[in-house]
Amino acid sequence: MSHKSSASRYKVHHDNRLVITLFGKSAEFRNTIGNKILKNAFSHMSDCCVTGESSTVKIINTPDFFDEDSRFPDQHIIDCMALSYPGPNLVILAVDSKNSQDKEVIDQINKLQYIFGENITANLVVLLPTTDVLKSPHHLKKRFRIHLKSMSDKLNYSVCSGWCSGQWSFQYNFNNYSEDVVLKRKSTLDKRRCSPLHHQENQRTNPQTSSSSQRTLTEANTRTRRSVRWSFRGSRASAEANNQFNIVLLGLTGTGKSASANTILAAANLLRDSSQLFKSELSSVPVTTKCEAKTITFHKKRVTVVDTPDFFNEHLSESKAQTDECRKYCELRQSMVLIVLQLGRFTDQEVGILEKLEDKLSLGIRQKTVVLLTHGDGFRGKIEKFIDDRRPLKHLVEACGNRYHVFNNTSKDPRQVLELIKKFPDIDVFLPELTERRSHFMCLF
Ligand SMILES: Nc1nc2c(ncn2[C@@H]2O[C@H](COP(=O)(O)OP(=O)(O)O)[C@@H](O)[C@H]2O)c(=O)[nH]1
Ligand SMILES: [Mg+2]
Repeated sequence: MSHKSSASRYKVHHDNRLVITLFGKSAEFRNTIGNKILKNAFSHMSDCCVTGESSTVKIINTPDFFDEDSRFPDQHIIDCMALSYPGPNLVILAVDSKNSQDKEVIDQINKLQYIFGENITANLVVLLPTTDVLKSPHHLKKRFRIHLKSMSDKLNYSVCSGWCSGQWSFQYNFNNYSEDVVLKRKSTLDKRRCSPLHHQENQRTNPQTSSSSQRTLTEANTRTRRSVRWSFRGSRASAEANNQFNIVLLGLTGTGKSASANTILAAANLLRDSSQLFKSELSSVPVTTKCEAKTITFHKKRVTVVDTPDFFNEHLSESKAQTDECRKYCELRQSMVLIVLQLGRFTDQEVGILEKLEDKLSLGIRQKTVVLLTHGDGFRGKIEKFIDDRRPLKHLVEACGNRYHVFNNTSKDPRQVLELIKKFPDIDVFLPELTERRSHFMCLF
């Protein structure tokens, strides 16, 4: 049974309550934060998920499952997902002064992304006792595009709402824990809430005392094919994922997606083998009608370039299957999306293209998107001014973290590809080999 359609990423209402998940290593600091937002909701140093609720807010205070020695990490994660299903409005990572080394914080954010989905950072606030506990807050902010906030007496419901204003709710991607298992657990917990013995204001979900939760854990382990193995760095799944990097090209017909995909492959010296190329030509009807992927190997890493059809073409056949396939490529943590536009031809259909694509894919992509402007060969003038003068284009570029790049697809100069790939936010982490070889760009891959 699939529940995906009923849980569109952008329609999560939670009965109009603000749902907050609270993570962090120190139970004391988590409780302090929880109690500021919701008066006296948390008193225990609990080693399981505890919720505090009022008519306006629900907080899920999670135990420290970042700890490698955590006894029931899977169960805690499933509980957290069930209690905040289909995803929280706000995610707070409580970083206390004892656990505030930059590396520790980065590891924790990476783990949250790995467990729940990469886009969790869009809803994430890292909350510190004071901002000076971090050595390089700017680096962290730039790397993950998250908010860093310090603890204050004013922390309350409306401050938290303000942090989410204009933000969509996050939705779990259920890659590591199946949605069916999470829903089953949710139903068990919901039933328990209705029982007269249940203390409405403060709900503990203790895996050590709950036989049904043990059952759920067993089910989770048997039914979830890709259950997370807790050695985050060493797991095979993560090693495989770390070896794969996707570049996905999106946009309307005729903007130059296939030609740009070819330019990228040409930089990998594949031009000699024409069977490797995507079909690109001037045509009034779409030439690319299906998602097509070509994979090359670079320093033992698989780099897959994905050419896509125009998802806004009403004649596109099997459009749902196509967007589903495309989403799989975009969902990978190590993936980069290119929204391709033809320079000088920004059409009405392209106004709001980012939002429309996110809607079609039911996936936030802006954090990994670079706007790629083709036909650079015919362009004269200053690109910054060109973008500045065109509101919808400026809006798009800004929404993508001011990442844009100009391609001339009539030239196969690999430098333009290298410059493009360098604009991907975490490229130094994903493809460090590229950084090391920057001076040898003539043979990019
Ligand atoms: N001059 C020039 N033509 C380009 C450029 N990029 C794409 N084209 C041409 O634009 C047409 C449509 O490109 P194509 O890649 O098929 O677009 P798609 O439908 O988005 O895949 C083709 O004739 C390409 O040769 C470019 O940077 N400069
Ligand atoms: Mg094409």
